[in-house]
Amino acid sequence: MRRRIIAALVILSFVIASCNNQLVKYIPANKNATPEAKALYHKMGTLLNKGIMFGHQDTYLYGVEWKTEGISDVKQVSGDFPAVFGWELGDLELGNKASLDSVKFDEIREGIIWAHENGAINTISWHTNNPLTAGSAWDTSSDQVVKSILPNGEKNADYIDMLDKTANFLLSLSDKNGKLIPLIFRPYHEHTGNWFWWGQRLCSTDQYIALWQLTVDYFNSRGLNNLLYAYSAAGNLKTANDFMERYPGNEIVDFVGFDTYQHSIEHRDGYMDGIKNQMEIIIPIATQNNKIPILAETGFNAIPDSQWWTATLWPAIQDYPISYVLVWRNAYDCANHFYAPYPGCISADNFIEFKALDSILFLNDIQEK
Ligand code: BMA
Repeated sequence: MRRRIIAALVILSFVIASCNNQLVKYIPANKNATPEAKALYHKMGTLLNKGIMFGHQDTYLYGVEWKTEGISDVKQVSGDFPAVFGWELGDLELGNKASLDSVKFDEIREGIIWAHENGAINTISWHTNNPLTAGSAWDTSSDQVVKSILPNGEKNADYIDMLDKTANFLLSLSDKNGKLIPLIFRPYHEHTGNWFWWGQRLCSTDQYIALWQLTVDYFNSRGLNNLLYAYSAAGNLKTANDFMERYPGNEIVDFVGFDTYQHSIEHRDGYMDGIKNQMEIIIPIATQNNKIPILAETGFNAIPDSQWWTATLWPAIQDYPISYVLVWRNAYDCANHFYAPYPGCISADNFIEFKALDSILFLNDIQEK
């Protein structure tokens, strides 16, 4: 009898340990993360077993030749919304009413709330203006920008003010019960390239990491414990060290990923190999550090390949356990700047085939019903 009880206790402790393992595996880096942020992270970790979520930047407020609320080219073509909704906050830090893409922040707020209430996952990118030169995020004329905004730098107070404006908006994103909506926040992206003021040659490793720390500390001090943080490099990684060199730390980062684009029909093999090579770098890093891997941005501008979704994107990503793949925006205001299909475009039918793949998840596949 005694032996049986001991055996039962051993089994029970195994069960508890393995349940705990399941639970502890996907825990946000922020120890003070809100229950909603914890739930979202855990849900995304669990969904890794189900498939790859499809995401689209700015899907909800505009698309090719339209700008109204709530349509989405993806929904029009496929009948469903993406699982992941991308949003852009550039120019918010200037106190502007609309983003650098001329989308009103009030509408972005409504869109984020709508997406959350309907079970979608929100991720935010931030093409932060250059705080030293007053140029755009792409102004790389000075390599003193990051230095100037760190503590004791001449622009530190100005940058805190920019963070403050951004924090105020983020604090206004709450659900109908007044709870802050959990979000994936993805600042200072593609930093292994040199086209943003926070890029590789524009600041030192320590300065880049300090920039993250400053941002996260400030947002934490404002109570933004609803944010999960994504660290996404440019798709130019050769080694794990290229990725880890500027890694802000396991106590900050929740998602690891990269951004990469196909540039021409001829570039197809290079694009696919590039994805595979980067995946071979970031997937082990994600596993070792208990982080969730993502393909944070990708696409082929204007998709001039009718089979692109199932013949290029899908085979490039299908072997990798990433949480989501997000394609960039469908501009309403510049011709031929779109990355998701719209009704009548040449890859629309193929996109429907892509959506039908068992391992590709749209909103309907992740909604809790
Ligand atoms: C870029 C382009 C720009 C846009 C920016 C921020 O990649 O799409 O037109 O302003 O993203 O959304």
